[in-house]
Amino acid sequence: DYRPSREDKFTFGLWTVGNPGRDPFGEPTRKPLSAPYIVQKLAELGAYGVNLHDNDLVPIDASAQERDRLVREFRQALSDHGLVVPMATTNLFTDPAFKDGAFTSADARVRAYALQKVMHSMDLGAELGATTYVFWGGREGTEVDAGGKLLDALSWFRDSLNFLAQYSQDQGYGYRFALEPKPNEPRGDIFLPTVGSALGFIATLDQPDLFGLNPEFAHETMAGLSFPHAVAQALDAGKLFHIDLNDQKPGRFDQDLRFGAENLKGAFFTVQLLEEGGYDGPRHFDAHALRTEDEAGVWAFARGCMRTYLILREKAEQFRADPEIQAALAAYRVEDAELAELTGKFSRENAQALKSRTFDREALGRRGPGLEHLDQLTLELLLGLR
Ligand code: GCO
Ligand code: MN
Ligand code: MN
Ligand code: MN
Repeated sequence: DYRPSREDKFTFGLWTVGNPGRDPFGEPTRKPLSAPYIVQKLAELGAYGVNLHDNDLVPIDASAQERDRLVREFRQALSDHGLVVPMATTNLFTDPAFKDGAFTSADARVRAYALQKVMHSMDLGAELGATTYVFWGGREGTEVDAGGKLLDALSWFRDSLNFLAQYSQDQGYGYRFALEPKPNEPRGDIFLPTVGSALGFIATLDQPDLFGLNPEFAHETMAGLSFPHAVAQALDAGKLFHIDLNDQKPGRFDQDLRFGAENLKGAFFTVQLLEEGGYDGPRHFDAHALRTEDEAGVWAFARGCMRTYLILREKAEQFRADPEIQAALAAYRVEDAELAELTGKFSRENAQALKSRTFDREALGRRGPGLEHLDQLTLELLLGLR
């Protein structure tokens, strides 16, 4: 009956279900929820874990005693309700100090303060058991490029990530780092705007093996790109370290809609990739209830994200088992053992044989691969008709 269990590895951020419904035009519409209460509610709903920014739990100006109390109460709630903290991250965007970037600020003092804040936040994450550390560079970007820092920003960003990777090793934390690309919002242009940009950047780091991706459905959609395509590229590169599931209408402000609420086909192919592409990390929902909702709406939102994922996971199983769909897939793909031999591995002989081979180009161009039929079958499966 699509009720989630711990094994499904569903996680939410404190900032997601805890979102009070503030937007640039209006005040919060909901009361803040305490971290221990969120843990209790998520556990009741069948979630596996909860993720956090440092300041979701500990206010930026908290005293040492206050920090210890908040962390103690949070850990107590985690152990009372059997939830884990798989991922931690740093808030490098709310405080005005970060208004022109953190790692990429033109002010060396801000860059140093950002490093200090992340180290403290990594300490907190390690204390809570997190093994993945996310970098979302929300303020790392520009509105105007008159400051001339485009090249410097990338090298400051690189230096910071290299430094923090070594800090993690020096402390024995064993974190894997996941970069989360986004094209814009809150900055006009954010650095490393897409999954592809982040993959390219990772190759320039000192220890690229420690770094991977935390792609988000909404962010690739905002960039006008396909999320399943981005997920596939991250998987192919062995870089899918974490994932932010939500939804988004193309060409709009950052919406953080409930998973599957808008682009159901994109959600389906995402679930299919995660389930069949060898990803075994948490299924994290980075979204929030609509601003119109009260607290009941928040839990309806959280339940809906997980339920839709489980329904789509079942649809992916049906897709695999459906004889007509499998026949259409088999008809779509053409294999040829002899050609596989020739093209699989370069040799001078294979190259010569391939060059002298005759292909019936017109026949290749005439073939209809049956994709309309296959896509309609997929659609009817999703609509519950198969
Ligand atoms: C956004 C981002 C954030 C990050 C979060 C964790 O659009 O605001 O998706 O929610 O995921 O800061 O790194
Ligand atoms: Mn987002
Ligand atoms: Mn967002
Ligand atoms: Mn996100």
